[in-house]
Amino acid sequence: MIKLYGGVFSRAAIVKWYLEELKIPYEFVLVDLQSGINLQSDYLAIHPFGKVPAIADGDFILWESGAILIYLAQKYDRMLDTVEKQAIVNQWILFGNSTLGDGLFSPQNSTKETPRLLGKLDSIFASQSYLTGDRLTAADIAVGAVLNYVIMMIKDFDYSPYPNVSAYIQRLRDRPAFQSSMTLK
Ligand SMILES: N[C@@H](CCC(=O)N[C@@H](CS)C(=O)NCC(=O)O)C(=O)O
Repeated sequence: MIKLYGGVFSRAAIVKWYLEELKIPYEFVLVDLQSGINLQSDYLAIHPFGKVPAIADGDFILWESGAILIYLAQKYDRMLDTVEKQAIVNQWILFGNSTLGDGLFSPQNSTKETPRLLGKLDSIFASQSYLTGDRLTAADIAVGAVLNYVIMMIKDFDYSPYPNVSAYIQRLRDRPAFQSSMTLK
């Protein structure tokens, strides 16, 4: 069974969300980041930088949430049956974990980047429910997680100029796998 190493309120929630969407059985291993156990040798053998998330799929160990999403998509999403389909999903995962996150959260860039990024996403969601069409993929996990973190972390962030993005976030929040993974309980 896959082991998912994560902290409380950490980016491991993103991987948990995707594992639950895929209905893959997994064991959550709590790494207490407050205690510093993540910087001790046992955990450094899993993640050399002492961060979460990481997974162990049998003997195979992988860390960095985007890499884990790509691995799980490649291995378990049967609909991604061509290199090109997988590459488009990878593109969105990297976009979510770099361009989108940097643009929305960066104090220097967010004023310029927010309308540019959310404006385009809003026009995409005017005609489709998910990033690659009518079904959720790992692309939506990465991008949706960032859009959701914005609400949690930037007080008074206003999504109202982007009604299709708001509807998309709500669509993701309505999913049982999101609710059991990404909500603060
Ligand atoms: N880009 C990495 C970020 C990993 C990361 O910074 N994780 C945080 C928790 S969300 C962490 O492990 N912090 C503990 C520390 O830095 O000691 C990913 O997405 O996996």
